[in-house]
Amino acid sequence: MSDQLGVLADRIRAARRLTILTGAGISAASGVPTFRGEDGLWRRHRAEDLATPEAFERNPRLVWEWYDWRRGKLAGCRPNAGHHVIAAWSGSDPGDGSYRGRTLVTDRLKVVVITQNVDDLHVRAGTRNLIRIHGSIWELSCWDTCAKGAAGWRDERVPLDDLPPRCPHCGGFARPAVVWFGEALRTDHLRVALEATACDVFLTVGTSAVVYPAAGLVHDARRQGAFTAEINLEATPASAAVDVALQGGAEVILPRLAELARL
Ligand code: BJW
Repeated sequence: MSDQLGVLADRIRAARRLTILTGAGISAASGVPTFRGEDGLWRRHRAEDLATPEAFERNPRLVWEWYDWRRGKLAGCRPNAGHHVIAAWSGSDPGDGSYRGRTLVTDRLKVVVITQNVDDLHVRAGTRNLIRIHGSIWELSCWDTCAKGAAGWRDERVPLDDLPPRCPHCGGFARPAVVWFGEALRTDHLRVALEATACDVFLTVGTSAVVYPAAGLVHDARRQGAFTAEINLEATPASAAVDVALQGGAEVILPRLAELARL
């Protein structure tokens, strides 16, 4: 493991373009439940009952009860050491003393962070150049896509007063501004994510690597010649394809990597 960590640190130190894809695992140490793990959300709930447009059409109140419960859990969660390392690499000073490594960002290193997480913990850690490709649980939009409500708005109330909440513009149902199964990702997000696969190092952190199109990005990066690496508690479908697969908690491995890769 430490050899592989050293190899990855060397690659990061030499890189001009570093792209990081994160999934639910990076937030696990903050107390955010993952989807597919032993205690994962999909163990207790069926994705098709809660995270599809059809589910919302059938029972908007049930879907909102689930999101309201998750928002309540998330409200008490804070970014962990893994989020802070990535924020520092992206050029931000977390400012809470949790990460003492020097930032990797210099004039010559460009970092892009693509997250599948809707929890906004990367935002709270101060991450720059961040694309939230599955949206944010703290944003709502109009289910009927009315002219003013389609763009969405922020609502951080926990719990929400009435379920389902209403669109302030047309009075119809509001929905969580997240990407459900069967829905397209925003074209601008997808374009930036695909562009970011043209990089020197592509690092995937805490994702089961089964949900597309996000799961395809590491393969795109590899095809274009990037050095690819994975940090995860366990092996995933991506593990055999990447140059370095590190098994362990992101909140432990990322700070070690940051120390080794220091400029
Ligand atoms: C740790 C750790 C620690 C734990 N440290 N690690 C190609 C092939 C097959 C299917 C498809 C395909 N292309 C599209 C599809 C369909 C579908 C899909 O991918 N299905 C597969 C599941 C089979 N994709 C879609 O529908 C996407 N849309 C689309 O493709 O649209 C096309 C279209 C075009 C034009 C018009 C219309 C449509 C949309 C996907 C949206 C996913 N949405 C969700 C819910 C978001 C909102 C919400 O949160 O409620 O996104 S589902 C859920 O999965 C969530 C996550 O972002 C996503 C990925 O999960 P993630 O992050 O990987 O979490 P887990 O739990 O799976 O894994 C955690 C990992 O962490 C584990 O590996 C642990 O070991 C690890 N870990 N602790 C490090 N401390």
